[in-house]
Amino acid sequence: MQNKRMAAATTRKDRLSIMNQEATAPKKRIFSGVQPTGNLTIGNYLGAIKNWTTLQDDYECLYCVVNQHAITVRQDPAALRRATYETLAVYLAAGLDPEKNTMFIQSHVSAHAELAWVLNCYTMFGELSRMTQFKDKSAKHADNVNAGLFTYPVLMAADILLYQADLVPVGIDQKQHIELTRDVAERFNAIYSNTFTVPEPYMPKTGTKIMSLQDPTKKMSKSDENENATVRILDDKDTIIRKFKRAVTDSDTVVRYSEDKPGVSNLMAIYSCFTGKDFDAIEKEFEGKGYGDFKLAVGEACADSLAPVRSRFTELMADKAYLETVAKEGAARASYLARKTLSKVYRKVGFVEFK
Ligand code: AQP
Repeated sequence: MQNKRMAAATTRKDRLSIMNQEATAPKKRIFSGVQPTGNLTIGNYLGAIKNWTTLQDDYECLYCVVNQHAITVRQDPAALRRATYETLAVYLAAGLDPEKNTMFIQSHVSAHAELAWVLNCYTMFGELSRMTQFKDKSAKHADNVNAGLFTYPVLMAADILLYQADLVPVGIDQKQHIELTRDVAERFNAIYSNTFTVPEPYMPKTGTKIMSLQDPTKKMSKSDENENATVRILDDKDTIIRKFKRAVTDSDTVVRYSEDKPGVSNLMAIYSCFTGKDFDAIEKEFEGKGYGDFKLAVGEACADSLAPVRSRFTELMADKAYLETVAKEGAARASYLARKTLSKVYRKVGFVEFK
């Protein structure tokens, strides 16, 4: 964008003017988050966190550990507490710099729950009933189809709209929730005049949907009970290689990207994300070789890429005071931004505020 505008500028005066505008233009804002519902998978890493690290220089980024979303499914309190710090530690270990990004824990910024209540009153029952994640999760947790599970997308809309985020980097599974966020923002803006930035989803080219290694028609999920279905960011090398060796493929022997080869295509997508190679190059690399060699290569590429994340994670988890400092400073900055939006919303809907 910047270069295109610069290339189109014909005079020195135009170029100087563009440089001045760009020096003063605020960076676009990004918001995203992960639920601390267990050990994060390479789906969370490739679909979300790895991409976040490439955005930190060009955008103003806020990354949240969304622990309030997590309790829509029953959690063990001690495990939730631990997973909350672990998720923050993964953000840092993956390379997010706390000097450049605001990282915080959702329950530390009360404006999320407050705005969610207001937005609940601007979101239709029918809209929420159509959310596929609600249908999937209510089928999976049939004994606990609580109201929070149903209104989860409204809390997610509040998370995003509070910060006037321009872009939301997510995997494809969250696209429907972003569309709902846009609809709610547009509805509110239409009633009360411009209040919220209407956000766009921001998705990587590959890795938007990493599939289960045991059922490649199903998304890889951190809460999957079959351990062989998921590769965890913190799994050791032997475990990673063993899981890839057991990955479901097909009765064919050719490494080729194709809709009718979901297992192999999923492994190719994973390999591509970790090595940067495109599908043509991968097909050539494994021409005439069997699935055994291919699976081993995928496992090694994955384990080697994640090894530094794992070792940094271990150091960070041993320094709880540092994690708390990052979370506290992040919450202070996030609260400041969130309050500005919330006050505006409260004024617009007619809530009385003291001067
Ligand atoms: N399989 C995936 N492929 C690509 N991206 C994925 N994401 C999750 N799974 C994949 C992306 O990770 C971010 C955080 O997700 P989340 O924790 O908020 O919720 P989720 O999508 O429900 O993730 P899980 O792992 O499936 O969690 P559980 O098992 O607790 O429901 C999002 O950007 C998501 O797109």
